Amino acid sequence: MERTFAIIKPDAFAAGHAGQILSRIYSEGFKIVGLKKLYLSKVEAEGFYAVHSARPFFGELTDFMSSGPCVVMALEAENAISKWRDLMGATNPADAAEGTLRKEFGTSIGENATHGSDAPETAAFELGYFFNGLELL
Ligand code: RTP
Ligand code: MG
Repeated sequence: MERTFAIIKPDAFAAGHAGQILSRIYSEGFKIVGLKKLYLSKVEAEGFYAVHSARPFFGELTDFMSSGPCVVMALEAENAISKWRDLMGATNPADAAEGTLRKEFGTSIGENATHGSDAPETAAFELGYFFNGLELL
């Protein structure tokens, strides 16, 4: 079993899509090991996305991620990292396959409904950024 870190981003939460996304998470066979609603500050969003700090979209991305509440989750499944990224679909909803979350709920490359860790090392960092060990028992 593997764990990954996922976010229902502020666009999807504000649009009332959290329930449908959670329902899809269950039906695809993930176990939700941790879950909380947070309203990130700009500084917290910058810390989370520090790997992207040199990218031209960093300011826009961290403004967006601190623009409203989101839901952060620890998901468990076999090959959870790639399984969750497959379910999310391509970063740009315009390129995302039919049936993926970003295709259904994303509206632009920036406001793309969900986040998922891209490797075991980033999953470990991201899970630890938002959850302590006791919260994931
Ligand atoms: P994420 O980290 O959120 O799961 O998304 P990802 O791996 O598919 O994409 P990544 O390259 O890591 O980019 C992180 C987030 O930054 C925003 N973005 N905006 N304006 C742009 O060109 C642009 N490119 C990326 C998106 O919100 C993306 O999910
Ligand atoms: Mg990424």
